[in-house]
Amino acid sequence: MISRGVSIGLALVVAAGSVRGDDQPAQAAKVVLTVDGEVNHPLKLTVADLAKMPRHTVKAKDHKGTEAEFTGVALHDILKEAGVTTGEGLRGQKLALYLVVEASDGYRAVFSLPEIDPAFNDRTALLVDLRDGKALASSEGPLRIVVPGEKRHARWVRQVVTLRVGKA
Ligand SMILES: Nc1nc2c(c(=O)[nH]1)N[C@H]1C(S)=C(S)[C@@H](COP(=O)(O)O)O[C@H]1N2
Ligand SMILES: [Mo]
Repeated sequence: MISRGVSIGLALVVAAGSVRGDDQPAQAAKVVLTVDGEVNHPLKLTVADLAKMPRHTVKAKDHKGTEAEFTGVALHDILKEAGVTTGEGLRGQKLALYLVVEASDGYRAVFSLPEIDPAFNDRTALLVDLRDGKALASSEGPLRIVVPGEKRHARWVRQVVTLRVGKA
């Protein structure tokens, strides 16, 4: 189950991992993503949480034109887990909601909810953690946005730390 809010249990797991000098469980239990804003259930997700969610792999060309296989979780599935309305329910005032993807360097990019919703759109925007099966380099990871089919790479946000839902 994905932990909601701050978890004391999580802090204990991290502490136990570092005391043992055992980095593997500590890394898996580290919070890497915050989901907040106009959501019913704010989330603090660990690498292990993301690994348990439905995974997608897409082939796409990066900014340099190199084709790679990117694996991760659909933004839509993460927002659903946070209790954001999706699909048929996404109408009326809810169409004024938007997603801001925020990175550790302060870079931000906005997505409207319909453009990342499979009920509206076939392009599955992903929050990826693997490139050709390997963890992303720290210069772009641990988490990065991949938007298949997008002609420019400006919204392929590197080093994502927060997904924030706002209302226009
Ligand atoms: N965090 C963060 N992500 C970012 C940017 C940035 O400045 N900071 N630049 C964007 C732009 S404009 C492009 S073209 C691509 C470039 O991706 P690359 O650095 O992996 O080639 O990253 C995007 N993601
Ligand atoms: Mo760019």
